[in-house]
Amino acid sequence: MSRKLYYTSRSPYARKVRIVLAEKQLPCEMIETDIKQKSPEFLQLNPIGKIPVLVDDNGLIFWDSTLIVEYLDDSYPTPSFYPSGRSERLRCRQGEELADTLIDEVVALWYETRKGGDANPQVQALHQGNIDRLIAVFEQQLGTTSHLLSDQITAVDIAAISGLGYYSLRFGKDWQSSYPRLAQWFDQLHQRPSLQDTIPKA
Ligand SMILES: N[C@@H](CCC(=O)N[C@@H](CS)C(=O)NCC(=O)O)C(=O)O
Repeated sequence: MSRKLYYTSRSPYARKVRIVLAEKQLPCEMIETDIKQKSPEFLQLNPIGKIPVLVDDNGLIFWDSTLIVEYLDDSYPTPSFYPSGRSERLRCRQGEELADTLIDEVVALWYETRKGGDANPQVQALHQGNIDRLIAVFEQQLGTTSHLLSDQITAVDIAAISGLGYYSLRFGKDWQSSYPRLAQWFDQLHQRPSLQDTIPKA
């Protein structure tokens, strides 16, 4: 059985998994999935009906991007994107939650904004405020370490860069002028083929 990832090419959640698969050089069949018309086979794999879904070559099925990343890291540990100590690992999971929340907020802002004239400015301001607050936490961290958890690339960087990549796709790169350390980290990490090859396109 071959490994399969159900995904969409612009999904920031799926991008987290695509980056990790590429970094670990794990071959994977990519299945572009219609999430507007979900097939019964897809819903059988993930009753929640969201991508990404990983079917590993051993038949194990995982969904939710963060669980997939953790599963891949435990099963194929080189290179690893989680620290080994228990409290550091929990701090890493916490940072990922922050980055995942950034993704949720950017997606919510995009859905509101594309309503055009029907968009609610208060709802937009709420999401924008949440985005700004979360990005500022990452900017501050880069005053202390070269990456978002430590001086190593971890799952926090992968989740955050997927969120900021999606933010750039939908709203442009103006955020970079307000967050110079994050802008530099963003550009540096994009030298990696795993990031270059997964940039979401309009
Ligand atoms: N917490 C999930 C969120 C995944 C998610 O929301 N995926 C979106 C695409 S970006 C989706 O499948 N939406 C379809 C739907 O909600 O019906 C994860 O991290 O995997």
